Amino acid sequence: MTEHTESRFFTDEPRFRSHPLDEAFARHLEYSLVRDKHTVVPHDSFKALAMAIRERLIRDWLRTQEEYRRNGLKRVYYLSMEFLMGRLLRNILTNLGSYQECRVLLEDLGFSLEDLRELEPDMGLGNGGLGRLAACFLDSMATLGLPAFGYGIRYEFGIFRQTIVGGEQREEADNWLRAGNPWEVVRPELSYRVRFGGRVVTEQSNDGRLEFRWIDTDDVLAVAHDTPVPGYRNGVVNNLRLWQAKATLELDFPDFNRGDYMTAVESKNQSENISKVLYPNDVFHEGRVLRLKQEYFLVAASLQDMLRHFEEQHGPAWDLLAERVAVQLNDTHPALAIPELMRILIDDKGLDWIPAWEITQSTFAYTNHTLMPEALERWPVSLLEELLPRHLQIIYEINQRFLDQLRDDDSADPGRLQRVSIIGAEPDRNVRMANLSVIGSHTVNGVSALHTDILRDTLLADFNRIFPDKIINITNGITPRRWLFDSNPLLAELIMDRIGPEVATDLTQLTKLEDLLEDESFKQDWRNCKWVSKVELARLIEHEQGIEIDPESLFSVQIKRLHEYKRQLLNILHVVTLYRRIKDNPDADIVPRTVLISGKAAPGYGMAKLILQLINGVSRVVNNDTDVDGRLRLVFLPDYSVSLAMKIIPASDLSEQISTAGYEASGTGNMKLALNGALTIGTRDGATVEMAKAIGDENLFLFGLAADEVARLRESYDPHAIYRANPELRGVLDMITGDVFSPGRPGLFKPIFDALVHHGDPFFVVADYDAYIEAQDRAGRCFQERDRWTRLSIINAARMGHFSSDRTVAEYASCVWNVQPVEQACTAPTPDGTWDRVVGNGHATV
Ligand code: 26Q
Repeated sequence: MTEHTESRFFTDEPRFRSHPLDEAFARHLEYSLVRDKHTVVPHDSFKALAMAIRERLIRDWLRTQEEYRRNGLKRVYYLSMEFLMGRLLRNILTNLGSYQECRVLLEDLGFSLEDLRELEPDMGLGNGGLGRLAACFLDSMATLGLPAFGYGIRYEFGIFRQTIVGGEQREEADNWLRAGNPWEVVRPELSYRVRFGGRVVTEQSNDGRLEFRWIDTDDVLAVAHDTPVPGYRNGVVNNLRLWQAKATLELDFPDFNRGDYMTAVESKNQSENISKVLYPNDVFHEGRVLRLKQEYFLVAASLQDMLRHFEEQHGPAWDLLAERVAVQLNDTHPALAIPELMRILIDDKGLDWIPAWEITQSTFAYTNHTLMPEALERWPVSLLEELLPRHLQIIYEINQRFLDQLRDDDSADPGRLQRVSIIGAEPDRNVRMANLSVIGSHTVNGVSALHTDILRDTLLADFNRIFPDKIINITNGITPRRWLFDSNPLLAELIMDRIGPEVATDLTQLTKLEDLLEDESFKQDWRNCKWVSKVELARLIEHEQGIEIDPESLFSVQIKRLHEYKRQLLNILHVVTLYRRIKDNPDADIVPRTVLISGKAAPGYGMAKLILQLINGVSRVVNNDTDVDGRLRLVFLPDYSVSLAMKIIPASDLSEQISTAGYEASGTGNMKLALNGALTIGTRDGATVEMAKAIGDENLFLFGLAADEVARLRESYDPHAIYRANPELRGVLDMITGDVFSPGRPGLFKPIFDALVHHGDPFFVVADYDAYIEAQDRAGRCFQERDRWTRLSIINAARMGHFSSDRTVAEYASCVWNVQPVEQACTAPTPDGTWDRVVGNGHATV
């Protein structure tokens, strides 16, 4: 048979024009999905549209990948256990530049694009910030034209769906693939074997070398599923490759030989559980075997895939690997990639330890996303021994050699070896994945300036002395395509109209908006955009929850995972404070407010769930009290997701970024809200510090203890004394323990009170209460000065240019990965709607 690459069939010229979208849509509805007017269901129309749009991407997708192969540019592989993509339809249309065209064509066919969009399930393959960051990076990497590849797991069930029953959180499985996934392409030919368990045998080879063979393993296959990631109008289509676990073909031998065919088949089914479900914990490491299997599954499949490509290009020239390939570890979750690459280089490719280690260290870089001790991954040695015996040996040797090097100069600090060791002792012998990641990477980055400083000074202080230049800062960013153009098209259009379309790929252009601060009609338009979004959100809330909210009121918004350190509780204390003020003085002249809170609690996190119950308890009482008379509303929006965020953010006036200083590594919601014209009320934490610097401290509402003050106060902190001394706070807390918000369930919220007053208030809620209330009062007064608020809103958005993930990714590309983009010159779209691209290096025109 002819080699495909030689075949006359595959030419660079289009053999046929892609069909117009409407035609393709009709064709897919009838011929791909086999529907007629009797059998069609609404979801089919979404699917048919997605298939029609995917068709448009395919040539650019193939050409981009071919171009990457041909030009041999260095590649970036982004390894992440989470990609929180949300819906793809609108983002893809935005990036293709086909949104309006598509809307009109569908309208002619009697369909509404807005309605079809709502039928797409979110791709909720992540918990929160870390997963969404990976998704923003994919968009930016494609937009910058970087030869970048996302690798993750195709969870059958993404983050759970949250419902609220009687004020409490219930979790339901997120069966997002139920109706199929029109975007992805399954690649059964790209299946790799991933091994678990077994044992290691050691043999001496003829040349005296020790050889290790990992045998008698239980295997599972990883099957590639690819999702296209188009850049913004540049003809680039990158790839997100997600692995699904599939049983190997052979049956379990002992069972099979015993004639127990059914048991043999059943045990094969078990192995497919690896890609079943996303672990719903963030900030909490629970040492489950299945999670460890997932992590190794991602690592083993992805490395085989990368190395297969490398070998195709370069053969066994392993010393070139780090020159051709950069691998980014999204937190420690894929850190087993370090011993896995060592294992492959040494056991399979025959390299010696020293060159293998040099190659490995120069290939990986690690991003740290948290300092919280309970989030740090530690896996029991006994578990690794059983599941990945060869990797444990390699980890021991990495550790041994590292510690041996240090021993020469450890005189100064005898505890240091213990602290930097990859092997810890508490509670049992365990592998510290952060230490492994730091030692096995050439660069470690924090995700905001403050977070990086704290990393260097505390968690990684020893490492910072050992490797003085290894830890760098790269502050997070967000993609303006999704978080402005897709989520807030009205505002995006106003902005583009006034400062030009270049802002889509150069967010720093936003500063030009500051020239318009005296332009009354612009300010009116700006206010109008906010108004329209608020009316839309009010309608949604009325429709979903039957709660009426006033679009004239100040919408304050706290949207993020529920966690004690994020202090949703502080927000609630403010709401109760306002409520008491109204009750004490029914005619009080207070600024009408709507407090919106949304977010999920990890299913096993009792205190977060109790706080969620409190939010709903307060909401029920406040919203139904006629004395309040519409001046205060508290709404908890269930089932927070990327898609819900895209509806809430454009409607927000005030962004609540109120974590205990020193705890939020960066935050990215802070950036999304400010970009959409919300003012920030916040602590000096994470990237909010840098936002304040860019915006000007006087243009947002900063309050509370700074990180160093928190650290210092910890020594002498006495929340009970503050409780006794502060009558307003006392009134609020007594109301909560007095069961005003838990009628019929006496004592329900007592644990919250106890945590604050009797158990040391670990997140300094009580300490920051006064400052927070004062800042809220300032914000409320400011909101009443309409023109001042509008100007601040514009200034806040205008100064968000630095927080584009395009900037973030460009920093990774030059400071960490050392990769260049494909050269690209955008021209107008071709008649079939794709984009011509001229690729540099002198030889390619794509
Ligand atoms: C670890 C082990 C076992 C199971 C789950 C986990 C796990 C999963 C997810 C641990 C942590 C996470 C997620 C962390 C996260 O989202 N961190 C956030 O990352 C953002 C992007 O850098 C920052 O902006 C946030 O400040 C940070 O909280």
